Order: sequence, then C-alpha cells, then structure tokens
Amino acid sequence: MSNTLFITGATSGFGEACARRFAEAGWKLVLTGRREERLNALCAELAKQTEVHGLVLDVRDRKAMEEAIANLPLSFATLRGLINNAGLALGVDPAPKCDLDDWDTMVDTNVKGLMYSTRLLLPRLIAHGRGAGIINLGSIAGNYPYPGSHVYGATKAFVKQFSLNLRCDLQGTGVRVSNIEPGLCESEFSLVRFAGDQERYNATYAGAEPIQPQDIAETIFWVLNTPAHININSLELMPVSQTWAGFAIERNKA
Ligand code: NDP
Ligand code: 8X3
Repeated sequence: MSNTLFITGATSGFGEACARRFAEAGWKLVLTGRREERLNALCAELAKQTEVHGLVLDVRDRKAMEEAIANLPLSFATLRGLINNAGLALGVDPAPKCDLDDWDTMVDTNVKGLMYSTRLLLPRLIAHGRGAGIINLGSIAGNYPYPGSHVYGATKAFVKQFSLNLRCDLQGTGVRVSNIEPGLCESEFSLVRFAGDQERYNATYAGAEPIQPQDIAETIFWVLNTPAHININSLELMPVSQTWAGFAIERNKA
C-alpha cells in the first residue's frame, strides 16, 4: 500500500515543513489551507517530487470538508497518515478583556476543525490499517496553564484527551494516534496571535533559539515511521531555553 499523507494547514509553519519533509521521502500528499496562492505554489513545487493534491479548505466549514474529502481522487483513497495541524491562538489578553469572537474562532478551528478532519478521514486510515497514524498538534499550553492561554490552552487540552480517547476506539484497527506537544516554536503562529505585530513577534523569539518548523517536521516524520507495533502516545518538546515560571502569588498591600 502506498504512503499517502493528509495535512491540514500546509500553507505555513509546521504543515508546510511536514509537506516538504514527506515529499522528500516520496509520500503522496493531500495539502490543505485557506490561502489559495500559497497552497498552489507549494503544490506546484512539490509536484516535481511526488503526487500532490491541493484543497483550498477552511477546516471550520464542515460541509466543505465533507464534500472535499468525499471527492478525493481515487489515488488518495487510503491514508497512511493524517496530520491535524491547522490551528491558531488569538491574543494573550487576560480573559476579562477578550473578544468572544476570538474564542469562537479558536474553538471552531482547533477543536471542531480537528474533529471534522479526524472523523471524515478515519475510514481511509482504517482502510490502510497497520502502520497508519494520526498526528495531532497539541501544545504545552494543553499541559500547563499560563496567563493569557485560557481558551487556546483549553483547546489543546481537548486535543490531548481526544487523542487518548481515540486510541481506545481504534484498538484493533492498527491505526495509531500521537499528540505532539511543542513549546516555543518560531512560525507565523505568533504573527497571527499578535494580529500581525512584527515587533511582538521579534520580541517573542529574540535570543531564545526557538524550535523551528523543520524540527517539528523531523519529529513527526520519525513518529509516523516508528515500527507499526509502537504508538507514541504523546511527545512534548521545548527549546532548551524554555522552562517553567513559578506560581503567581498576589500579596496584601497592607
Ligand atoms: P502557522 O500559523 O505557521 O500555521 C498554521 C496553519 O494552519 C496555516 O497553514 C494556516 O493556513 C492553517 N489554518 C489556520 N486556520 C485554518 C482554518 N480555519 N482552516 C484551514 N487551515 C487553517 O502556525 P504553526 O505552524 O506554528 O502551528 C501549527 C499548529 O501547531 C497549530 O495547531 C498550533 O496551535 C500548534 N502549535 C504551534 C506552536 C508554536 O509555537 N508555533 C507550539 C505548539 C503548537 P491558512 O491561514 O492558509 O488557512
Ligand atoms: C504554542 C505554544 O507556549 O505559545 O502552542 O502556548 S505556547
């Protein structure tokens, strides 16, 4: 059976780096994202190495997802891998100052979008069977609290539990499920989070030697290529420069 991979959010960051890494190894690819120009350019470039199918898709649009997946070309009928990568954080303001629309967007993308792609693609992964795998992009934000993480961190806690629960239901199918939980990584993620503010982006990564998208792609490539009898349940990674802050204590002024 051929090695075919479906990636949500392949137009930048981890998704794009994964597309390049797996194309290099000859995997056939289905790549998705909302930014059509970028997606087309990437597909055209990678088509020189492997078979690629691009889908301009918003993972929040359940109907569009259903239609696009139902109409995948026959040569992508079975999947060895699904990388549920499309996701975002919006803002770091404290909860009382947040815009409810931003909270909706994070839940709709990180939770519901991931739910849609998983459910719709499960039959194709099960059809591949032994050796297939779902890679979910969780985060350290799903493991540890920090100020301004509120709904973003909660969506990643969903990803963590959903990944574990899925494993139970997939027992006997051979399909593996892994939750990749990165810390500080340099990508457009922070431009999106800070609404395009380049100075805040620069300050976030300055002097921190953050993880790069290629590092995540290499990790995911390893996870999907471990022997078929092994399931990496979760893999948390941080740059060496990043550790944990202490507990916050508010003290009486008197
Ligand atoms: P990027 O912003 O570089 O990439 C995000 C990708 O998701 C883009 O391709 C974007 O494509 C796609 N996307 C966003 N919203 C939608 C949508 N509604 N429908 C379809 N695609 C969408 O960020 P990263 O590569 O860094 O992040 C990838 C994942 O990793 C996210 O889930 C993020 O939460 C997680 N993560 C990131 C960390 C980091 O520090 N960077 C650390 C831990 C986890 P387009 O805009 O074209 O639709
Ligand atoms: C992204 C990592 O620490 O900014 O998920 O939440 S963090």
